[in-house]
Amino acid sequence: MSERTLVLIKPDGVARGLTGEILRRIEAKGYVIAELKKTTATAEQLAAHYAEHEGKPFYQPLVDFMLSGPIVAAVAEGEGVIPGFRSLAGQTDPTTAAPGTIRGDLGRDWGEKVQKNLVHGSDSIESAEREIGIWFN
Ligand code: DAT
Ligand code: MG
Repeated sequence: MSERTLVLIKPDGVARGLTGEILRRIEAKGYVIAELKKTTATAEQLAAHYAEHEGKPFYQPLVDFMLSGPIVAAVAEGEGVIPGFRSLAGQTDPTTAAPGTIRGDLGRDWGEKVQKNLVHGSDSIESAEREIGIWFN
C-alpha cells in the first residue's frame, strides 16, 4: 500500500540553495511530491514535531536552529517511501552519512552544537501521519 512521509528541508538546506537538489533526488527515486510549501516554523509546531526529543541536550539548539530561517515542508508519496526517504537522507550525523545520500553528499559538521543535516524524514507510519498534521492542515 502506498505510504506518505513528511519531509522537511531544514534552514541550512534552504539557505544553501539545495531545495531543488533535494526534491530532485526524491522525484528521481520515483516518489511523488504530493504537497509542498515554503514556510517559517513556529515554536508550537516544533514543540509538537520534536516532542520525543524534549529534555535531550540537543533539543534547544535543534529548536533554535529550526527557527533560524525558512524551511520547506513536503509530503512525499509512494510504496515504501518512509524507509525509502530515510535511506535517501542517510544517517543522522552528516560527517559519517554514506556518500550517495543527501546528508553524506551535501552535509558536513560546521562545528556547532547542532547537527545541520539538511533534512527531516518521518520514521514510521504513525509519526508520518502525526507530523503531516503539524505542517499541513
Ligand atoms: P533523524 O533526523 O535522523 O531522525 P533524530 O530523530 O534522532 O534523527 O534526531 C532529530 C534531530 O536532532 C537530528 O536530525 C539532528 C538532531 N540530533 C539528533 N541527535 C543529535 C546529537 N547527538 N547531537 C546533536 N544533534 C542531534
Ligand atoms: Mg527522527
